[in-house]
Amino acid sequence: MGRRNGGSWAAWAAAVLVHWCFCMTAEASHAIYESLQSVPASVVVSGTGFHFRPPRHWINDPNGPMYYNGIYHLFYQFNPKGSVWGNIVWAHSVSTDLINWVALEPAIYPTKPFDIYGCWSGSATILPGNKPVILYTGVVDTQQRQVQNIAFPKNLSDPYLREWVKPDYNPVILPEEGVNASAFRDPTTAWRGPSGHWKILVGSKRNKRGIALLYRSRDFIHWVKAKHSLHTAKGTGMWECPDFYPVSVKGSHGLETSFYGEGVKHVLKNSLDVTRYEYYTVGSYDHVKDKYVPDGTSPDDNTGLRYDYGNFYASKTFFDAKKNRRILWGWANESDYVDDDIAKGWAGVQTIPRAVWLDTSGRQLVQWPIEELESLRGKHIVVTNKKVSSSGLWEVKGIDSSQADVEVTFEISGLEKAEPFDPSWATDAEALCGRKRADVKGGVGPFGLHVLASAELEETTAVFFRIFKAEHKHVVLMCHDPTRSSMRPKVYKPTFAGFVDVDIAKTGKISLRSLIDHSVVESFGAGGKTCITSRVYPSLALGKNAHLFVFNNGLANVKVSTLKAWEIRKPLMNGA
Ligand SMILES: *[C@@H]1O[C@H](CO)[C@@H](O)[C@H](O)[C@H]1NC(C)=O
Ligand SMILES: *[C@@H]1O[C@H](CO)[C@@H](O)[C@H](O)[C@H]1NC(C)=O
Ligand SMILES: *[C@H]1O[C@@H](CO)[C@H](O)[C@@H](O)[C@@H]1NC(C)=O
Repeated sequence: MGRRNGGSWAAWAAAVLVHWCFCMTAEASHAIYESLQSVPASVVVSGTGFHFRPPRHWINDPNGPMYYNGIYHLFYQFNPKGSVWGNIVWAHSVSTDLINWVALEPAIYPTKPFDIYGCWSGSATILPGNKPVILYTGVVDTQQRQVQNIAFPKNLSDPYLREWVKPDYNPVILPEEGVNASAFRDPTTAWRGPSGHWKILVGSKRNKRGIALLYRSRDFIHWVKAKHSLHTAKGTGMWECPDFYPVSVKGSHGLETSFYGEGVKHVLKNSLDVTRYEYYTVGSYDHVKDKYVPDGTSPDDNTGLRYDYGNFYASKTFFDAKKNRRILWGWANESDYVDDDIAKGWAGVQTIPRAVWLDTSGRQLVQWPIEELESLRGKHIVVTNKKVSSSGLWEVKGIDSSQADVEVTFEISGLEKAEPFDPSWATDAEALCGRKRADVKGGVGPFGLHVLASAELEETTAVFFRIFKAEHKHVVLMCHDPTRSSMRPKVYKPTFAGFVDVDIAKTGKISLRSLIDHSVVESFGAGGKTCITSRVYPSLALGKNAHLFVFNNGLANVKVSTLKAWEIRKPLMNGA
C-alpha cells in the first residue's frame, strides 16, 4: 500500500471506508453489557491457583506471546475497568518460566484515531537483528471497522519491554475494496519467504465463507494484499485469530515460523466466531506460490480437528527459541453468570501453555502441558495395579485435589463387551457424549475420573473414555461430563467430547492426565492426542471438600496400572 500524504487520517479513512458502508451493525462476538463495562470490582474472590489471569476484571484472547532476551511475554485482551467485555487494551505480563507471572502496565491502549475504539488481537514477530514488533487490530469507529497497526518497543534495552510506541503512519493495513471492514482482524505472526517478503494472515469472511487474507511486505511497514487468500472454507463464518506455522514431520521439537524445507508440514488454525470453537487442518504450503493445501486427512469445516474439544478459543502459538518448541495458549472463558463475574471481580483464564507438535501419524497434532508446570508439583500419591470392576468406584485419598495434577493409565481387560458404533455418530462426538453421559452404563467404559467431586458425588465433573465397536475397528470417545458439576441452578454445564485416534485393540491401554484448578479442568487423553477443557462451578466440592474418584460404569473390568496425583502449588500469578 502506498504512503499517503496530506489530509487528516480520519478524513482519508472515512473516504476509503465509506465504500463498504452498507450500514453494517457489528456482530456481537462477545455479549455486550454496556452499563457494566466500567463497573470496577468491589470484592475480588480468588478462584484459580495456577492458571494465568490478572487479579481482577475481564480477559479474553492471548496476544503476541513471545520469547525475547531471556523473558517470556504474554499480552492479552483485557478490560481494565470491569468484569465484562469492553474498554479493551493489551495487558502485559512477563515470566522467566511461563508459570510464574508478573503483571506490568498495559502495553497498547486506545490513544489514536487508528485504535481509539479498541486495541484488539494480534501477534508478535521477532525481526532480524533481534527486534520485536507487534501487529494488532485497531477499531476506528462505533461500527467496529477495523485496521491493522504496528507497534515497536520504545526501549530495546528495557528487559521487560514495558513501553510500546505506535508510529503516526499507522494504520499499516486498511480493508480495501471487497473486504468487509467490520470483519477484518487478528494479524498473525509474520513468516518470511524466499523472495525476502514478509507475509501475514488477517482473518475475515465473505457472506458465510471464512477467509484467511494474505498480505506481503518487504519492509514490514508497507503491506500489499495478495490476489489470492491463503485459504478459505465455505459455511464456517468469520475466521478470527488465524494461526499458521510449520511443524516437523519427525520429532516433537518446534520450528521457527519462517522455517521451510524437507520434512515440514504446515498447520492452519482458525477460531470460528459463529460457533465459538476452533478447527485446524494439517497440510502442505508452497512458499513460492503462497498456496496452502490441506492434506484431506481431516474435514476442512466446522467438524474439523480441534486443539481442544472444550472451552478453548482465540488460541495462538509462538516458537520458543529457548527450548526449541512451539507453545500454544488458549482462552477459557467464564461460564457462570455475568452477575457472578461482577460479584467475584474477574472473568476468564488462559489455559496452561502446551507444547504442540505433529503426531507420528501425520494426521493430527499432539499437545502436552509444558514441563515447567511440574516444578509446582508438591505432595503426591501413587496407586498401582488396582482393579476397577464393573460399576466400581474408589476414592483417591491423601491429597487436596482441588488444585492438582493427575496422571492415570487404564488397562482394558477385553473389548468383547464394547457397544456397537453407529456410523452416523462419527461427526458429532459432543452429541454422543451428551447422550451417553457418565451415568449411562456401557460395555467397555465409561471409565475414568470424578474430579471436583463432593463426598457423596452430588457434585462431580466426570472425565472418561467409552469404547465402541465399529465395523472394522474400535472407536474411543473421550468425554467431559459436567452435568452434575454444580448444585447451583442454571450454570452453563455443556458436555464436551472428542474421538481419540488410537488403536485400542493393539495397545490395550489408554492414559489420561487432568489438571484440576478449582473451576478449571483441562484433560489430555492418550498422551495429548485429544484434549478437553471445562469451566465448572461446584458449590460443595470446594477446597478440602473436593474429592477425586476413579470409576467404571461399563460391564468390562478395567485396571489402573498406575495413578499419580500431585497437589499443585500456587505460582506467582500477576498478584492474583
Ligand atoms: C460485514 O461484517 C459485519 C460484522 O460481522 C456484518 O454485520 C455485515 O453484515 C457484513 N457486511 C457485509 C456486506 O457482508
Ligand atoms: C532503556 O532501558 C534501560 C534499561 O532499563 C535504561 O537503563 C535506560 O535508561 C532506558 N533508556 C531510556 C531512553 O529510557
Ligand atoms: C463462553 O461462555 C459460554 C457461556 O456463556 C458461551 O456459551 C460460549 O460461547 C463462550 N465462549 C466463547 C469462546 O466466547
